[in-house]
Amino acid sequence: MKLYSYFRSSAAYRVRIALDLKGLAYETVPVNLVKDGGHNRRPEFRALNPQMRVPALVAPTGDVLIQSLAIIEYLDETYPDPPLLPKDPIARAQARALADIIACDIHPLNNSGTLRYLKREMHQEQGAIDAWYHHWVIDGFEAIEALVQPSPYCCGSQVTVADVCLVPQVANARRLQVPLAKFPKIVSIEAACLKLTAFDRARPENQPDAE
Ligand SMILES: N[C@@H](CCC(=O)N[C@@H](CS)C(=O)NCC(=O)O)C(=O)O
Repeated sequence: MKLYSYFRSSAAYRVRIALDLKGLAYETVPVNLVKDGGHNRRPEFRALNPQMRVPALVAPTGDVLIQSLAIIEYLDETYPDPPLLPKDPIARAQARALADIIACDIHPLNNSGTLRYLKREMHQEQGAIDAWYHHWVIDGFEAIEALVQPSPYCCGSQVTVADVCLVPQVANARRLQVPLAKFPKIVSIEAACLKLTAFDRARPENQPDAE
């Protein structure tokens, strides 16, 4: 498999964790989202993913899959061991809800394209953009902190899609200096996950395109 990735992309980081957890070999194809106005805007990448975002995964069938959660579900359905969703329907919905808080409610407000638009088109100062970023992370993390009971992962003793989404979002929050003292449960889940090789290998600093 080929993963179009950018070391700092938290959405790509989710897929890297899932691939590693399942022990799947893949080739990283780095797509620099910053240089020269973003290599994701080049025609060859646009032909691959018309949304011009990472991650994109070339599956063994040759099909190109986009959107991290869709990719992770594909991996889970095709390579079910270890499962990334609990068997019990209620526990499954709870794991998905945590993943959705991150992937649907925090990340879209804070991803690079949104922040760039605030700066260039809405003419916002860096201070206002940082405040926006912090606000939406804290808003989502407060809900997650109330919902989880680290044991040691988000949903018990098995890693789920909730952890796969949480760890990259915490890494982003740290990079943008969001204070995490109010979120001891989240920090404890992050620490437990990062002890696992799959999470460690997927970290931004361990990617071939890390700067
Ligand atoms: N919902 C998408 C989000 C993908 C996304 O927004 N990726 C960002 C990087 S984290 C991106 O490629 N941005 C393009 C840009 O900054 O121009 C997913 O989960 O895959």
